Amino acid sequence: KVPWFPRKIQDLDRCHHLITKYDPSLDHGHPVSFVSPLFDFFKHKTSVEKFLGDPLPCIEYTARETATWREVYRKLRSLYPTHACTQYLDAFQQLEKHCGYQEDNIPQLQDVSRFLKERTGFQLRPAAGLLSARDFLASLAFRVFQSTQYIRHFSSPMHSPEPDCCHELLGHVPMLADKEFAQFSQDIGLASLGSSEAEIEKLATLYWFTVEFGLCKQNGLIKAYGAGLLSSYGELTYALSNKPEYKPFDPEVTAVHPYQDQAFQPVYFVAENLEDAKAKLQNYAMKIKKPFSLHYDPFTSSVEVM
Ligand code: H2B
Ligand code: FE
Repeated sequence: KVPWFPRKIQDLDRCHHLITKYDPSLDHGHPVSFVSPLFDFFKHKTSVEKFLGDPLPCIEYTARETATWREVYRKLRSLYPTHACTQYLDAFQQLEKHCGYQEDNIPQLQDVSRFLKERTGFQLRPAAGLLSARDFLASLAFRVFQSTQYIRHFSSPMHSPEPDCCHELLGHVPMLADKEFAQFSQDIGLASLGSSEAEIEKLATLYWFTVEFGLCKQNGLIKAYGAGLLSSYGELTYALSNKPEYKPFDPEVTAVHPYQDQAFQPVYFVAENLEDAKAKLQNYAMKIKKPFSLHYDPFTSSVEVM
């Protein structure tokens, strides 16, 4: 009765189930990348197996795609010094120095993956789109982040209803270069392995309010560490205004809090700091009932099931 779960990193070849949240043929308000040839290339594959274990594909983005990136990059970059947490700022500086993060260049996943691997052992894998929460979380258990590689549609540079490379590269990647945050992400992943649907739902909600929309205290101020915020000019400004409500991060409460995926969040959860969030999450994970215990072996990138 325990759902199948990956035991070794190679098993992630089976964790690429896509979900369709925004069907482009139904939702004409959101043209995302749905006209990009790259998007078609990924989306219409039933499997990305061919890529797994291979070097990440190097993409030649078109001038129009790079122009979209430039607009997003410029606007967001101007907000980071005042809105992003220090961990983000440190990594972002490194990425600009070593990884081709610039206005006029969409960084290649291969370069970014190599960078992350050196910092925290995280690596990227190409994903064809929005994955099921179970598959997505499972990959985090092995320090693998499944990343889209196509870019949002040029007609709405400031918004994308689904993850695209602006969201991954500007939202997620810098935080994954932080040790504490990397451990936090892996811990959510490990907690998800073999968990029931109900537990997965709660872990996905925790992920939502932390990895995607998390805020933390820093030197008496509130800063953003969530990728959904750090990749959205509108919501980043709003989240740190006096409009939304703040609640202290508490996994028991956060995991069952309703969330909003069609508009800005009415509520954000504020962590004392990333270390504290990590400790609280570990404590939460320990209480999930499973008929076995798990130990991650970093030497073999596999989990021992006891
Ligand atoms: N899939 C992809 N490709 N990127 C994500 O950031 C992502 C996902 N997030 N699937 C997951 C779902 C998240 O919203 C939680 C775990 O459900
Ligand atoms: Fe995301």
